[in-house]
Amino acid sequence: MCSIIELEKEVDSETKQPVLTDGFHLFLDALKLNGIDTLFGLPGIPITDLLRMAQAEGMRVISFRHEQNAGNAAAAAGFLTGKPGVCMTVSAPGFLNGLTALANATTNCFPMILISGSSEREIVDLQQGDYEEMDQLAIARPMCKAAFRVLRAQDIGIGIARAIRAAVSGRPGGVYLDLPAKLFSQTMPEEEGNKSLIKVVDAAPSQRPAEEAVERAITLLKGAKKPLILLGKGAAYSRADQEIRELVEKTGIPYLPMSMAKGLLPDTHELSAAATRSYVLQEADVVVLVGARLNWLLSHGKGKTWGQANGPKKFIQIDICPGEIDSNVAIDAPLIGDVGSCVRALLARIGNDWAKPSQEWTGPIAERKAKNLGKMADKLAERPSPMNFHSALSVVKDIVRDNPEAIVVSEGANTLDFARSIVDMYLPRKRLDVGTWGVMGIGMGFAVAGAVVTGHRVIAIEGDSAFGFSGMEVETICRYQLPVCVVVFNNNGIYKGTDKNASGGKDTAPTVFVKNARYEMMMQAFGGVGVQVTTTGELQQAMSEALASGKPTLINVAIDETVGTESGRITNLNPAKAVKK
Ligand code: OXK
Ligand code: ADP
Ligand code: MG
Repeated sequence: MCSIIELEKEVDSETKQPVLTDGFHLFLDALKLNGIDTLFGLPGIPITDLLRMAQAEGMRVISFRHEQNAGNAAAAAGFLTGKPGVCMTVSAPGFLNGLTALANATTNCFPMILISGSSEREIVDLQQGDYEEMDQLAIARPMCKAAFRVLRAQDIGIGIARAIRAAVSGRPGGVYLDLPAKLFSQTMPEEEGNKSLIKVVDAAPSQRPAEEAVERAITLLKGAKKPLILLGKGAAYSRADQEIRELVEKTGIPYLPMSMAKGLLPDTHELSAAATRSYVLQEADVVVLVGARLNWLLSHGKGKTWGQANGPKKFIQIDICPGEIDSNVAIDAPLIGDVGSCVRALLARIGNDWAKPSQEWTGPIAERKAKNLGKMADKLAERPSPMNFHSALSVVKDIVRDNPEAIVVSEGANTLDFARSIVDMYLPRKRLDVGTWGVMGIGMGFAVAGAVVTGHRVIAIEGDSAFGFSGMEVETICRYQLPVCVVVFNNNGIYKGTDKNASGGKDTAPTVFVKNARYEMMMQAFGGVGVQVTTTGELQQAMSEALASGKPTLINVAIDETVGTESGRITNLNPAKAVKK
């Protein structure tokens, strides 16, 4: 077990030869030198000893039940800390399990490094059938921002430096690092080894926009009659919270937060137009995109969502990645740089005499917003039995308001969509969700990372289907005694629980689960608190207790199985909708 640690000591004391180091230690030292103090992963050949040693050397090692969840944790840690989150897996199958998380991190622009042990190169490359044989580097390369393999101990320092820099510089993303098993036991003189390590200087350098680009953007913005600011998760990632707030407040321009930008300004801010989203997207004439892409979540910047009938919009786009510009529609004023630098450059040109948008624009927004908020408040006040999404989420909304520091994780279809509009966020980078891919399965990995890297309470708002993808990690949550409160919205199935088998056969419909499943018992099985609730009062009490105690808790919320829309608010993306009656 500790053989390698002992072996090194033996070499040191018994042979009296120059002190040697090995691949294991060089690797850990390289990470530590760069401030990486936590590893997410799952032990097995060839990384078991490595994880033991990491722990022995004072690193935090969070060991999961499935690599995808460890990978998701690393990705979320990257977003939350701005340092690459590191996930370690075994070869072939473990690597593949982690790969989905790496690809998702890259899609979301989260900095993460997936490090997998791999089998003997000589055998893999001749396809001679090694244990867990796979050409991992080739498979990873198209799934991430960069991929490297280290074959020699003296290159470990360079390999880690390249991985860190690739993950966090420019547009952040996922990096794959392939470490063949033989690398770990390679030795070299310690002194030489130490010299080979690199402390990365200025890994994510600030990137300032060009003067003329700022000028172009300001001119366009000054001419706007109905300007709108759209904040994306790139804005949240950039940690330019104060500057962004100033931009909104100094210009008086209404803003829309994308889901993970919620809380950059409190959702209760008077300039938030979230409650009248369709109206502002259709009516705005100049839109400032701040770290947000015009992808499917924004209907690619065109069509009905964008009020095509009102004529073309003008866009100012702040992004660190020049290639993003014009990816869907023409961008009139690209502003390339990091969000902080770009917004500061704009602010330098926005004096106190800046003409705020007229009543003609802000009046109807305020009116519609008040109307929608009023309607929502009425719905949230209803107390149907069984509970529906609105009544249960009204409880979560109040709990989050009272615990604004808590990290909120959210996934599902209806659960995700309702939670996004109902649960207000008050602080930046507190909300983690399914992101750019709309992927299910991020729940427990993100929740673990949230608790581990921030030390704050975590509230995971989970559809019953979504929870199932990573549910086994409740054991991980209990093992590390993390202050995670998982709230499962249990409506007996995907979307809802009432679908019928169209053939009349005895199998349940593909979207339907075991009725009234006792998810809370999963948490009880590992020593955590599990509660089943059927009323808002019980939910309120269970959540309050979980937040107060910080004990791992799973609350199984019985939701009316007849409520829930197919695919939530993205029903239109279902191809069958075109042929269904
Ligand atoms: C918003 N709204 C509100 C409020 N907030 N009304 C009252 N009060 C409050 N607080 C209004 C808002 O103005 C919109 O109404 C409506 O609620 C919906 O708002 P929102 O923000 O949710 O907007 P919309 O249109 O749903 O946004 C589009 C979207 C979003 C694509 C950005 O749906 C999204 O992020 N979707 C991700 C979905 C996803 O990934 N799902 C994975 C599921 S997998 P109007 O009247 O102004 O429009 C799955 O289901 O199947 O595989 C599957
Ligand atoms: P959302 O889904 O919230 O709209 P996206 O993930 O689509 O957000 O967009 C994030 C954008 O932010 C990406 O285009 C990315 O290049 C950009 N980005 C990430 N970090 C920064 C940063 N520090 N400065 C500027 N842009 C950034
Ligand atoms: Mg469900």
